[in-house]
Amino acid sequence: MLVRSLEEILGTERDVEGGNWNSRRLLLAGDGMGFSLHDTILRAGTTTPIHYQNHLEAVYCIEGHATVELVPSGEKFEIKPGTVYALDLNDKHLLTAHVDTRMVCVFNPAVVGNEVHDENGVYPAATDAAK
Ligand code: 9YT
Repeated sequence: MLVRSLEEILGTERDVEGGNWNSRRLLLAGDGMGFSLHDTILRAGTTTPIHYQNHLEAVYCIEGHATVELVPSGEKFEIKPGTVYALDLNDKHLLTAHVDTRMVCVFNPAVVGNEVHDENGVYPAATDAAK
């Protein structure tokens, strides 16, 4: 069994700064679970363009208030504590945090470690990230 606390990964390489967000990566590819699990803070007042073309992501809000807008349709969803959204179609979207917002994020396949978004809001495929 693997046991790990948020407290023990703060300030380590699992504590990844993305500018609009801070992703604390509790489980990564190297942990062998087949998914990664992140405790992510989205900073108040930010909008982040995201398009995970190589990963499926589920995002469960536990604190705060955000809006997800699908691109290009413009369809919007209000995200509050207790709401999950799942990018089951690798959906391109804009993520706006109205206040500091805390999300529990699960990625399949697992994120390797230190990925941050490229200019298109993408994380590289796992094989590229491992290079
Ligand atoms: C909710 C979201 O997608 N935020 C961007 C960061 C990402 N979830 C991560 O790496 O934790």
